Amino acid sequence: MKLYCISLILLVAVGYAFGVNIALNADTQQSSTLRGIYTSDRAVDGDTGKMFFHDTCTHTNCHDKDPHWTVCLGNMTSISSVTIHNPDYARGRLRNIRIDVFQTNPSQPGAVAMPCGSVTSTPVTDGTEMTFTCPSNTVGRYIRISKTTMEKSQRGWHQHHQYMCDALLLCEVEVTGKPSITCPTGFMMNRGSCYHFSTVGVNSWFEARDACQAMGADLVVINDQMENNFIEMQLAGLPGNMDYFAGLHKLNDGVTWMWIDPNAMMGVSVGGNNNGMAFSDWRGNQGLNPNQRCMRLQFVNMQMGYSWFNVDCTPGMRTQYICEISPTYPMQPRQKCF
Ligand SMILES: [Ca+2]
Ligand SMILES: [Ca+2]
Repeated sequence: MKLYCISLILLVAVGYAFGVNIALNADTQQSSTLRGIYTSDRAVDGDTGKMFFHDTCTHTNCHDKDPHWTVCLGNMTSISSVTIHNPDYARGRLRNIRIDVFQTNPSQPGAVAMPCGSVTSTPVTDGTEMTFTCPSNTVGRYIRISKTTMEKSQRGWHQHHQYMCDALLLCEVEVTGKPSITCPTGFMMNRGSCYHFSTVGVNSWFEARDACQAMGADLVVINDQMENNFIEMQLAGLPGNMDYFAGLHKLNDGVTWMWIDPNAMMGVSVGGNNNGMAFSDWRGNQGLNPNQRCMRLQFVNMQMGYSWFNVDCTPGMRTQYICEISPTYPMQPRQKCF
């Protein structure tokens, strides 16, 4: 179980770092489909084969005056690059192409295009792929690839070696990027996560969690030392030296501490204290009491600031709480695409 979770974290981390294709099997649409065969989903089926007649490529209708293809990534994404795999039989049609990113459905009024890249009238060599790096801060949910100008001599099949059907053909479109979020009202952003520090106390850790979830968040998961430093710095600036619940609790074995985010479980040393490899910030012998199964950040003194304490989940006095929305937790509901 533990190994599985560790490999999952590594996969996610490696994915974002080394460019896993986030468009794979995403929702797609195109302006038209030649003979109903060369469907839009073929460009995100994971098959980058470029043999047009044997592999999995898209093709719009020859009569289409405005050929375009759109992929929806579900949630708001910070997009790094777009790679287009061009068929071997493209006949130079991968030209006069633009790639735009949209935050809303590009087919609906009011959609604003953020340019990511373009191909001029010089065609991309048949059977090759081309990667376009989007400008930094390109954030959106939709990517549209469209032809900017159509070949005028649509009648001249034999003239100038041009194919009469100037359609949009894509064997595969790969996208790299990472989830992006904007913070709701009452939350502050730090390193790509959103935080809310409560202004009212609750009676139990469970009530605190409910309160966070009611805001579309969850109790804070402190993934590393930098995040811990940020939180303790914020708490030091808040009045009253109050105590704050976080999303760390102990399993029924009375020993194992778990973050509420299953992907973060390796972040806590088992059995309390700071003597493990993993990250924790227990004060003294805190974390060891088998009966106190919830963690809260408590003010120690002016010099120490805040530390982690184990407490009863219903501690008998009202406690504040910290909520977080991170790009990976809680899972954001996938928004409707088309
Ligand atoms: Ca394909
Ligand atoms: Ca976190």
